Amino acid sequence: MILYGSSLSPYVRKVLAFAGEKGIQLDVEPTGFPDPSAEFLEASPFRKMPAFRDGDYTLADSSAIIHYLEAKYPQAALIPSDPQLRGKTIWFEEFADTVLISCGAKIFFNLIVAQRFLGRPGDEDAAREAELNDLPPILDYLERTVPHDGGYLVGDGLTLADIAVAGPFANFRHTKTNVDPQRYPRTVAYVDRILARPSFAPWIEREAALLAQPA
Ligand SMILES: N[C@@H](CCC(=O)N[C@@H](CS)C(=O)NCC(=O)O)C(=O)O
Repeated sequence: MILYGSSLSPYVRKVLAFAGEKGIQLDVEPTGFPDPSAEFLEASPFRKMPAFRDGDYTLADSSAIIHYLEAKYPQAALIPSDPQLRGKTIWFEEFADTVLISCGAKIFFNLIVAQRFLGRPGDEDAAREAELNDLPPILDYLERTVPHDGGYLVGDGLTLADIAVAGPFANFRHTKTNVDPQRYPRTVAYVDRILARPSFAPWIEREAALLAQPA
């Protein structure tokens, strides 16, 4: 199975960590940016990453890909079947995909993507504005929500909720965005614990090594 995209995208990283936790092998292929490959375009009509191929079957959108993988490889389940736990899991994924990543993207795009991948300056004021105004209410919410006892967001074990919520914090690391451990000790400890898992850590190390190279 092929996943098109780069793990620098939090949506791509979410699928890679999800697959890693389930022991599913995905071959990662670039999209072909700036001239997308025909294979990628077939899978992703609106040119967004990630896209996915399993033989003749293609799919785009991280959530669609994750639901396909969960249905095809039900063990170990990362989306609970209990109605209340499932609802919460999808809430956390949706929160991460919309509220959290919208904020992170303003920072990551303007501090890294624009200059490095598009060859034009980013809007540093917009990034600073997001860090100062958008991020604190998100972190305040997480600080009163994340488990502080070594547990997980939903139920007794790791779920898609943890993968979705912790993953975008790798982008905050890459941009050196301030997530103050004095003000947000539970969030920082929780995120560090999830991102240290073998399903995440090697991807984040590779991303950091890539960004450390001259453009
Ligand atoms: N809802 C989609 C969002 C995918 C998305 O927006 N990906 C970004 C990268 S983080 C992208 O491909 N942007 C390029 C573009 O918009 O042309 C998902 O979950 O996969």
